[in-house]
Amino acid sequence: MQCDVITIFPGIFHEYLSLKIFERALQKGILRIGVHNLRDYTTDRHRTVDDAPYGGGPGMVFKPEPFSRAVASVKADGLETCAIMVSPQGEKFNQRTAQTLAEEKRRLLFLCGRYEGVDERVREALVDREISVGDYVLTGGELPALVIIDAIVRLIPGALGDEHSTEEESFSWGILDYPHYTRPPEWEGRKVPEVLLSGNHGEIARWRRKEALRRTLHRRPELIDTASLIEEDHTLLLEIKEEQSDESDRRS
Ligand code: 9D3
Repeated sequence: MQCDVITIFPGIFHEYLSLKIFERALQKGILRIGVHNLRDYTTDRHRTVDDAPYGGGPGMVFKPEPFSRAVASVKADGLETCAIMVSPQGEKFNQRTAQTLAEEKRRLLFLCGRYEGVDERVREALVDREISVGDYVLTGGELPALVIIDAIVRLIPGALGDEHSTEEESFSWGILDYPHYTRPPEWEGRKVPEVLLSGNHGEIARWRRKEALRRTLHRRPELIDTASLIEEDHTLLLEIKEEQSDESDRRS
């Protein structure tokens, strides 16, 4: 997978992408990432990337020409490219989007804005899709671009080590994780659930699935409807609901 980023803060990407997981993917040749400094595509002495908004108002707007030159320079190698603008106005990113992008044959080129935004003509002329990472206001598109790249890279086959089980991940798709424990067996009066020390793998798997469903039901009930559940899950959910009503019986 070839990813490129156009940003005024290339350092943010170099720092994060030097982590082991990315290094490994880069070394294996599964991933190539090009980081391009928008200021390198300016032509004036001050390397100006922004200007005041037409019509007035606060803040600054990214000028179209540096983006246009930067995109042309990236595309000059002739590779088919999907240009993605990260912006609060985009379609909301989720695991499904990550999966689709991970399967994309074209190069992914991320355009990162800042300030009040980017001149609308950049979107019209150069951008194939626009993606937001959620409904909250950040100061720029760098973290969103890294969030998206991070989510994509771990889906590329071979990018992660053996510690990662895609089989387990597809089984638990759409529900929350079960609680995890490690040594010591008792810490500050808190014991690890007995079943995890039992060595009974069937019981352990059942307990984990049930606790994952319990958390999902309590914290993110809307996920239950869209999760890929199996027959046994409905039994477990019934058990959870009965335990709940037993509890409220005891309280009353
Ligand atoms: C004052 C007007 N702002 C809208 C609330 C404009 C604005 C422009 C640019 C607000 C934030 C940003 C910078 N954010 C991004 O570039 C961004 C973003 C985000 O802020 N939230 C979620 N996803 C994304 S993707 C890019």
